Amino acid sequence: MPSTPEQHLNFIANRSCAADGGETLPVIDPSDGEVFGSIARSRASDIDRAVRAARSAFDGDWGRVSAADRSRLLMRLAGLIDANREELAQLESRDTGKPITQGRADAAALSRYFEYYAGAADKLHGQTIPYQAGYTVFTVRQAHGVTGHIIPWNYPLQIFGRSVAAALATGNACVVKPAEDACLSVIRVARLAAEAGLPEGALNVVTGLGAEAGQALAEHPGVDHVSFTGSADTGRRVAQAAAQHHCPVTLELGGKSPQIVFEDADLQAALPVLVNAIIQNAGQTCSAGSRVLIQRGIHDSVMQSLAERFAALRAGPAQADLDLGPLVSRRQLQRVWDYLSDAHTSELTFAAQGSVVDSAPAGGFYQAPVLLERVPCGNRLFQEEIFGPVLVATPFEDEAEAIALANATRYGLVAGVWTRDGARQFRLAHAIRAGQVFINNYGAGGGVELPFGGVGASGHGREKGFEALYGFTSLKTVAIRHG
Ligand code: TXE
Repeated sequence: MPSTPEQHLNFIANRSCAADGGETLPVIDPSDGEVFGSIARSRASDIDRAVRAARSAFDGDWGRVSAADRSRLLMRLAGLIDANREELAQLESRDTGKPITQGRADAAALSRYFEYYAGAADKLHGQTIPYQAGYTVFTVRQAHGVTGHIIPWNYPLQIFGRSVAAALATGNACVVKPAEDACLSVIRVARLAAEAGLPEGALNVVTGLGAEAGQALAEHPGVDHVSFTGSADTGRRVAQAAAQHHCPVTLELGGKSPQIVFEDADLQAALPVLVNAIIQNAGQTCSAGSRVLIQRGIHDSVMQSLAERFAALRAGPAQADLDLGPLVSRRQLQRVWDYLSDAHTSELTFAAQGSVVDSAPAGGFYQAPVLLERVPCGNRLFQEEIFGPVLVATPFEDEAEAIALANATRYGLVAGVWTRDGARQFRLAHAIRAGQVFINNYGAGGGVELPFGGVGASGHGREKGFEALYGFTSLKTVAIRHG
């Protein structure tokens, strides 16, 4: 007898509840395309309920918790996440399709986010400002109030962690709208937060479609700050909705991040990183190194090494724990196919392609990794975020051309530079338009401590590190005239 799909409810004011209208959405396993559960299909009234719960937490119990006690609560939550790490990893892996090793890494990163921001909660303070005689002037950092968090499906645990841990650490009450394509782990963490002792309403999770629940959260006048991670187009819509009530937004909108390989690069070190930066999470990573720019003198040999590595890559079900899993949804797979079909139409060279293992279920959303050669700067595949395991390679002549190509898209999230020339390392660090530049490494292993965010179409505002604490607070200046 087939088992009944498990229902995953909203979590508002520390209680699980169905959507007001009782509607649900299916939860699909990307590894086989089968439905294995349901989530609430929430709408504006559910969002409103969550915002009201958050408001009363902020005005009530949660708002009165001292910074030191917030720190203790978040540290307790970090401990509970750690204790339930394997369960969270399995949930994340099944829901998103990512190989279980990646699911485990994401669960570990989540606990690290809470640990980091627990430690930071009581270390954020203002300054005193020398002013005219007879005055004492100081600044204080205060929580915004109710913060809205719209989370995508590619790294639900990690992106929840980086934004919610920082928002809670600074005393905000949160309403989270995770993505309809993958949100089970986030609901589970909200329940753990209640177990850790977070008061009612401090953390609420409401699931549903972007155009319904997400839009309702962005435009809710009771929300004091919105952080959004997702596509550039939806980011624009979210910012417009929030602007209607003058609500500040932090936007992380993905990228088309270049890795630049100079002739003097340590190729032994660079090659595995170049491959991993595009196949991690099947290329569905905002900071994916999705363009590789190769200096002319080493172009052919680097391409040959990359091609050999790509040909050996295997995609398969999450549980098989191969190089990559399926894409998250049929819709995402179709997006990637559209780009690959464009690549054929514009007669790009397919330098190499990996494979999908025979044991992969036919209903899963698999795409073998693809390496494309000599992709011109004007081509759509050079310019746009594909968000799949597709690496575009382009040759360059000299440093000036490398910088021009690196900066030639509307995005500016991350860049990697591979060179042994010290002066060039500094020049490129300055010249590249991006929120993070990595020299002779890429991504620094995720680095919870490292401020992250973009410029241009990659968004604005910074998450991660201490910097996030500034984004989740506003600065008040107090001037006392005492004579
Ligand atoms: O993103 P959306 P989609 C990019 C990537 C991908 C493309 C489309 O290029 O191919 O976006 O993916 C919610 N008001 N990234 O369609 O629409 C939605 O429910 C408020 C990059 O999944 O941006 C989900 O929770 N919210 C990225 C979240 O927004 C809305 C991660 C992301 O969905 C909404 C994901 C609306 N009107 C995709 N419409 C990254 N930067 O890591 C949707 N949402």
